[in-house]
Amino acid sequence: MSDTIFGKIANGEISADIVYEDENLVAFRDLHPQAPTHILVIPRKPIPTLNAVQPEDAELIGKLFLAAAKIAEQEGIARSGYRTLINCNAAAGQTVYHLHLHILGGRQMQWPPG
Ligand code: DGP
Repeated sequence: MSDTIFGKIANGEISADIVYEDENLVAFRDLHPQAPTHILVIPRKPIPTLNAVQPEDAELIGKLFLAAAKIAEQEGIARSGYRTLINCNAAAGQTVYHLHLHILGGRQMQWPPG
C-alpha cells in the first residue's frame, strides 16, 4: 500500500468521511471542498499519477468512473450536473500522489477552469 495520505485513508490508518467503498475503490469527502459536494474517488491500488496508469489498469479506471456516476446519483447531483477531473502533476495542481478522481457539484461550474 502507498504511504501517501490517501493510501492511509484506503487502508484505514487515517479517518475520512467515506461515502462509498468496495474491493477496488474508496470514495470520501474532500477536506477542503471547492463545491457544496466535493468527493474524491481513489483506487486502492497506489497509482501515483494518471501518467502511471498501465493497460492492465483499464478495467479499474472504468470502475473509477462508474463509481463516480453512482456516487453523483447518491449525492443528488446527477441530474443538475457535476464535474469529474484528475489533476496530473504539478502544473495541474496535483498535491497528493495517489491517483484520485474529483467529483464536484452542487453549484454552477465555470469554464475554462483556473
Ligand atoms: P489534488 O490537488 O488533485 O492533488 O487534490 C488533492 C485533494 O485532496 C485536495 O482537494 C485536498 C484533499 N485532501 C488533502 N489531504 C486530505 C486529507 O487528509 N483528507 C481528505 N479527505 N482530503 C484531503
